[in-house]
Amino acid sequence: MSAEQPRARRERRETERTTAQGTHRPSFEEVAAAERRSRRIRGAVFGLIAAAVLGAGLYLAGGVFLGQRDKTTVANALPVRLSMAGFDPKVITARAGATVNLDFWNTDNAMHLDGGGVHTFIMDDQNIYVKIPAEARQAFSFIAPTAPGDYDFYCNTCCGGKASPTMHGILRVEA
Ligand SMILES: [Cu+2]
Repeated sequence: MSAEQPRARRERRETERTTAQGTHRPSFEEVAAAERRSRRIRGAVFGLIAAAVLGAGLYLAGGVFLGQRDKTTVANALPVRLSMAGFDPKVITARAGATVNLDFWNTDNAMHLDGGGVHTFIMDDQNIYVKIPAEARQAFSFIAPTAPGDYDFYCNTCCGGKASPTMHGILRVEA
């Protein structure tokens, strides 16, 4: 490698650059037109993004406003709302050995990146595993344990699963 080589290359590049500038010097009109064009494109892109964000917001809110989440579809069932915020209510009380009628209501939609909006109601010691799809309403009945006490239930399809305290609740069995 000689010291001449890099210098030669640099000189050649400089010559090329000068030539390129010489052959095309954009006129004021051309520059102005290009600026107008890019401004129009930027405006259109901004409009599209704004519309997309607004649409996504309306879609997400739709599950809450249009979903009639306070209406129970099952007689004598306790509506239990499931969302990324957890179970609502978090504590469900039941008589020992009695039938527990729940009306699950998943207010999250499938656009959630965390588990696709699916939530579950799991009680390991009772062999209960209920999967509630996004924006779905689903009734579920089971027999409460005969021994009074607090029994844990949780969701394992979002928020880090069982390890996360967000989606845990208590089935409080009273004598
Ligand atoms: Cu969940």
